[in-house]
Amino acid sequence: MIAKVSPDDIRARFSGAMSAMYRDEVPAYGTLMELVARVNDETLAENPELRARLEASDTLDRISEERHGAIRLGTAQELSMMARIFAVMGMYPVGYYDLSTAGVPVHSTAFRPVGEAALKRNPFRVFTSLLRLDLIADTTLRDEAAAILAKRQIFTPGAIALTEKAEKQGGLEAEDASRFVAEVLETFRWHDKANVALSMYHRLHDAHRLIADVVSFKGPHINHLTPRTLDIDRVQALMPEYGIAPKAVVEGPPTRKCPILLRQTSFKALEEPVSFDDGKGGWQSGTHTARFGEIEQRGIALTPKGRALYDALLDETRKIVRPAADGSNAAAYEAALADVFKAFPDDWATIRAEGLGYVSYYLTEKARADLPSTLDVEQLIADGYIGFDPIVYEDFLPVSAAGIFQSNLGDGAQQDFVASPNQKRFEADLGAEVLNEFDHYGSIEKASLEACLAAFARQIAAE
Ligand code: OOG
Ligand code: NI
Repeated sequence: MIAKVSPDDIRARFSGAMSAMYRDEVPAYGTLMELVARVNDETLAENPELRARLEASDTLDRISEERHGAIRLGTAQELSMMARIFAVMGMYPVGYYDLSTAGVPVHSTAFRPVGEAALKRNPFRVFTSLLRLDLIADTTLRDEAAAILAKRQIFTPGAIALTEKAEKQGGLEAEDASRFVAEVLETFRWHDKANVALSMYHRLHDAHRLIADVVSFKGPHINHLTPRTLDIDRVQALMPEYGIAPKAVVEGPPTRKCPILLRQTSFKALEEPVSFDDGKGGWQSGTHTARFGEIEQRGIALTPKGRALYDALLDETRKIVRPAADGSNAAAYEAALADVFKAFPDDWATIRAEGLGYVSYYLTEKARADLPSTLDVEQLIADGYIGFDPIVYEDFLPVSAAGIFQSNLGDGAQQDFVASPNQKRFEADLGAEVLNEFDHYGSIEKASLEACLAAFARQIAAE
């Protein structure tokens, strides 16, 4: 039998290929990558403790390679096929995000690697949204949009054939894996020739900009790729110097000593030339605004208790100041956010002790030299036999995602829909259930603690 390439390796290669393609398509993304690399190097140089912690937890190397992307799909068939393709790369749907509450007619999941080893190898994720035509009031337009979507094929025959082959034989051999990466990349490519006439584009656009973005094109072009930074405030401050105009406020929690969850900021989408079908075998020129850049800083994954506190504090802040799309009250928002979030403990020991965040436990140097007299976990931590590192949040935040959507759809895109989460429908369209992110972090934490205790038990038995 010829050896199969591991799904993790296919994902790493795919992530690299996608990054190279997007850098060609959107040069500002390349500039942003340079800026992020510089800030990450500087942050590590100034902060030996952070470097040591990342090195010890074997997560330093993944950071410069780390990114996420986003796509928006049009139909259930597209979503279920996409899920099969991502599975070949070891990426599985985690979490359900309802964006209708925020005025965006989609619901979403994140395809990502699950499990520590896979995340360490390459944590590439894709925030994947499915358009909800059911939220469009104009039923004629809804039917027309559905008919246009039904006709397109966003996957190459090669991508489909190789996915079927991988499913049948339990993976891909080297040559097939290379072809798979190239074929799948085609689905994410930008097309400057639209699927529709300019008049139809305008009708879709008037219903919602996002509908035009999904329905008018041959495929779900990657709309951003997001590198991970170790200091988002510094990158945000340096962006203008690099000729990039950031959105007014950073989404997520405020600046803190102990980062929690996820902070994100983006630069506005580009207005790009597009040719529309003129109905006479020719093209009519127009433009479309969709593709942008984003950066993010990741912090500790919160438990349901920690997440509830985060949600409540964010809500409280937004009642005091609602960030305006034009950035006019950005300073007031940031001040309110910092003030309200004083209620969230900002040291690792308290975050752990109060059960607000997930941590990964490890045996300290002391534990290797000396046998403890107790197996009481809190005592072992207090006595310095067991140490812990925050577990990084690998997922997304619905309010932040809505802010990112809004900023790249244009300031006027805000629209009210009746909140209507429909996870069951989403999972039926996906052909699978989404994984629960909390279960996943909980099991990593539990396994790390059990490994420590088992090591002590072995030592005691050997005495
Ligand atoms: C996805 C926006 C959400 C994030 O990082 O929260 C997102 C989109 O615009 O399609 O990528
Ligand atoms: Ni994003």
